[in-house]
Amino acid sequence: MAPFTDGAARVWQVAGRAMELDRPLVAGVLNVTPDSFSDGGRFVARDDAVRRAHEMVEEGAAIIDIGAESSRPGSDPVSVDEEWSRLEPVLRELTDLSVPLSIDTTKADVAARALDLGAAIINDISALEADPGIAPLAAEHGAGLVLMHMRGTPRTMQENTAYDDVVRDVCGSLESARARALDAGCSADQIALDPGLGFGKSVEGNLELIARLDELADLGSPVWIGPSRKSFLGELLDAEPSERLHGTIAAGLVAADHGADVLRVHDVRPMVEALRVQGAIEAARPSSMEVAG
Ligand code: HH2
Repeated sequence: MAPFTDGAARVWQVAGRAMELDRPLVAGVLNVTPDSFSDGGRFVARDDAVRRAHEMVEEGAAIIDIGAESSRPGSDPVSVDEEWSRLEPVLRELTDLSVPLSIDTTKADVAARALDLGAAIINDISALEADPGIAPLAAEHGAGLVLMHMRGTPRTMQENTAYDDVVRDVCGSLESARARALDAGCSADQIALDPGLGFGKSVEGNLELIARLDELADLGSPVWIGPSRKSFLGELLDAEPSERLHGTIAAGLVAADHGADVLRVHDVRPMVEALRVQGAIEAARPSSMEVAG
């Protein structure tokens, strides 16, 4: 696998922008859905969504990830027209946003329209299973392409969460999805991989994926991960989605320590601040000071 470097820096190419990955980045979640598991309905009104996007950029988000179809366990898909009618008004107001926009969709038709309005990243939670047309589209636009592991569909994914070795299985599936994207003309430096926390995984499976995230990072692509407010935190902490912030931050920091490049979270400021402290501590280690000095 070709390393995704530009000179000395690790970079991720997203529609003409080289995103440097020398420190973990935060992708702020914006769900313009009525039914997302933790924030459904909060940002359905265009002005609320646009305001929240700008707020997350001010809080330090390096990417805004917009989703118009919930993928919570048991959810049903929505049509292209429904998804687009939720996205379009918001995207039209965000064309001048200073950070890249990512579209959380499994449909090439939706992604194509969003790329035409300036989106730079396609976040495909089905890793090309739902619509293989996503790969040539990403190739044509040079868009960032996030390939996330999910077993089955949101409707069925929690029916079977047993794996012989969850990390090996997830890495193997993501490697084949990446190979399909490369065959369709994507370049290696466009593709990021995501283990899909909560998408067909048990509590233990999610924890093991974070603990062994280095194995996914070793595949050589940037690593996305989305621990935010997920139900494995709820089960560990006996907490509702709105009470899972501290668990999210803990999971995010451990993931960053194990090679995550992009942390997809709803609560941007706390994650950004926690990463800043983690980075400062890391920089104070004698070995990094010698290297720096
Ligand atoms: N998680 C969700 C949605 N999209 N994309 C990536 N790459 N990684 C994730 O872990 C991920 C994702 C689910 O969270 P949320 O968007 O808050 O909920 P919903 O799907 O109900 O809208």
